[in-house]
Amino acid sequence: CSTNGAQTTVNATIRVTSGTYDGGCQRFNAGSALGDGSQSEGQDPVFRVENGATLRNVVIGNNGADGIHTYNGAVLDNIHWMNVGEDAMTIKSSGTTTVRNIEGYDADDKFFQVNAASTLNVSNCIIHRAGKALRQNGGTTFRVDVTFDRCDINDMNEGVFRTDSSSSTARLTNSRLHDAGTICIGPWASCQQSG
Ligand code: DGU
Ligand code: CA
Ligand code: CA
Ligand code: CA
Repeated sequence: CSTNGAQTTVNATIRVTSGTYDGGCQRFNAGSALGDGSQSEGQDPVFRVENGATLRNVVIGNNGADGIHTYNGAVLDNIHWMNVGEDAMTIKSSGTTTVRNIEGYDADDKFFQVNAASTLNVSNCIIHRAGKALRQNGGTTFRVDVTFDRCDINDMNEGVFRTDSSSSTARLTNSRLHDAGTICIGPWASCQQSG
């Protein structure tokens, strides 16, 4: 997707409950009803993807509000965040979320936020400028299993993976880091980089 395609303003979260929603590389900008893309919590997402459904070919523009929420697993393919809002993507309920072919810029704090016991597999990702690439919700001790493969992560203020759970695992493979801070923050059961 180029970032200068047709633009559309989203005033109510677009819910993807089955099959595939193909955004056609349009640029989706959150309207003020969803939030302002600041660090205030409680903003609404631009997309909510559920039950293994697929969202693809989407540019999230300025305002990014609360990005994309997933419930019970989802697939995100070819997503570009021009300016991440409060965060880029949140896992809201358990399942396997697969994320591939993504690029995002300027998350003031978190890029991926994980709020439920789940599996997150990310491949072919580029993340420019964030506090952390991934944060398991602060204070939670459920298990999250995360893999990042073929990612380029640059300019993290704090680091790549952060958890407070000693049952969670993270693995980073075949990836490039530049100024990415600490790779593993917190008591991970296992957290490793290879390749
Ligand atoms: O526990 O859940 O920052 O999903 C407090 C809240 C907070 C979340 C999180 C998010 O941690 O709102 O963006
Ligand atoms: Ca948050
Ligand atoms: Ca931002
Ligand atoms: Ca959020």
